[in-house]
Amino acid sequence: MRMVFRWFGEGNDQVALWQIKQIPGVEGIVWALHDVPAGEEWPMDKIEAVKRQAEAHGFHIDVVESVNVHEDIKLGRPTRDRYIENYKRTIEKLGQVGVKVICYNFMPVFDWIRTDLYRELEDGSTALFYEKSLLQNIDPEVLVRTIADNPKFTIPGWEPERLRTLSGLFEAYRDVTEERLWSNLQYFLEEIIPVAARCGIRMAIHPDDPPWSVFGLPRIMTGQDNIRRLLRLVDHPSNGVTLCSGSLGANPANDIPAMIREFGDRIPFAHIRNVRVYENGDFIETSHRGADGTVDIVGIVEAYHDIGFTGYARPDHGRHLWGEECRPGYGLYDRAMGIMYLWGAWDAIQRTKKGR
Ligand code: DNO
Repeated sequence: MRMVFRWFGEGNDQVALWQIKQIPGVEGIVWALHDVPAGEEWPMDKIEAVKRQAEAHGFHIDVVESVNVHEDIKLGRPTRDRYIENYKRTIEKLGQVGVKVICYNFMPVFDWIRTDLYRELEDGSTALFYEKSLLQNIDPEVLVRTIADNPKFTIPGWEPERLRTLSGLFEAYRDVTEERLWSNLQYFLEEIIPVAARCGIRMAIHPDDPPWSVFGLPRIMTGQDNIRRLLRLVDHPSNGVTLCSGSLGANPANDIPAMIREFGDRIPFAHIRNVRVYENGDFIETSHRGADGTVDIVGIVEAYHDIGFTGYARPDHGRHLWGEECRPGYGLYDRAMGIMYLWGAWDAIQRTKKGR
């Protein structure tokens, strides 16, 4: 297990590289050019600037999260080919600077969705929260109005100016069924996987978060069966998955250790975090400790250990602690503690096995 830590870049992250350096066992940063819009080719000078910053602190830049996929690719519009070409050029450039894994997702319109970014937990810390009933059966038109009228309603990563395009996108997705989305994903993968393979890069799709359809939009990366289907679309080691225990764990029916054992070396990148799922389907992100949520974190680490996992892993969202001001879910403290919990589990498992 090779530990990495997400960093949003100079001037874009309140956590500094020197701070990350003091977390035990972190060898690289997980990065992206967050200012380059989806669909555009990443400029080499900006890529090299991140590499220099990381290397100055002894970190590698092996893992990119994410190179975002333009909506036209997901929609299967004729213009997709232009964006796929740009995507290929970006893969090639990333290959040139030594990147090994590219995380991406194929969620229509939205990335991860929560209804409250600062829900208070019993101990006074705050965390990302999802209230299922608030979003269920929402009519897209109502949604557009809700966003405009309700300043507390959050859609992470959604800039206000993109709101204006929202109605049009809902309209465009009206006849994109799950099967159409699958075939658009296949088209994309058949184009990019050979390029990634040639560049020594492994593509790692991120599961949908939450792992069910929201606002009537299709979502297809939600559990074991469809991850299996994804891996078969293009059956090559460069077509892999970012196994995110928090995203998948929001559905208690998902058996994540079983997925780890089944998908094995098709998991180049692991996101390990906990959520507490309530009976009504709401969920909140908790500390990484197994007992604090409903995800069996030690069972997950054990499964990775059992398969001899040599891929990259990162703690995922954390709670906001001790008054820190940070990007929602991306404070320093809880993620640092998460790492120590993961190492603690890993080291204990290692020792127990040796003693056997
Ligand atoms: C949230 C993340 C996601 C993830 C993308 C991957 O913090 O887990 O935004 O980076 O979905 O493409």
